[in-house]
Amino acid sequence: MKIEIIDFDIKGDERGFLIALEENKNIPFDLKRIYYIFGTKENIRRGFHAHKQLNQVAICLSGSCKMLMDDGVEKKTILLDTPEQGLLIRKMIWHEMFDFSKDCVLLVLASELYDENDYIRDYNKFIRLTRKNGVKNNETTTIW
Ligand code: T46
Repeated sequence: MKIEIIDFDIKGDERGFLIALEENKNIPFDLKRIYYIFGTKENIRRGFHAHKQLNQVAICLSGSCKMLMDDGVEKKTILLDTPEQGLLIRKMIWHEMFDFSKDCVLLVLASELYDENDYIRDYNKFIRLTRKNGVKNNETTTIW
């Protein structure tokens, strides 16, 4: 599985830094929704789903967390700990977030409005759907 990290252009001067996010420029889709996750309790894992159509970019604005990405063939874990990069979570990627630091603020930019019907929350169903596209094995890699 190819992990797609977007390096944002940082505007900086003696006052500090600024990053601008623009649809179909550094965010590779039409932007329909923004949400952010914060105050996640210790030892909590979130996510546990894939999306049928939704594409997203996750940016850790403060603190850190980890994102497990699973395309049904292999699993990779990515550390999110900088506002300077975004992680592209394409549709049909099972993802789980964990190891949230107390100060973690995870911003997520989404290509569609909220729709519970777009979620695949059953892992076996997710695997069945990915198997249709041909899946061989399920190995785990850690990146950071
Ligand atoms: C995802 C990962 C990265 C809404 O009402 N509107 C929204 O736009 C969202 C995202 C959620 N909700 C409601 C649905 C639940 O009652 O907020 C509650 C918590 O959502 P959920 O349990 O799905 O949160 P996570 O952290 O497991 O997953 C979220 C996103 O839902 C999901 O799309 O990819 O973050």
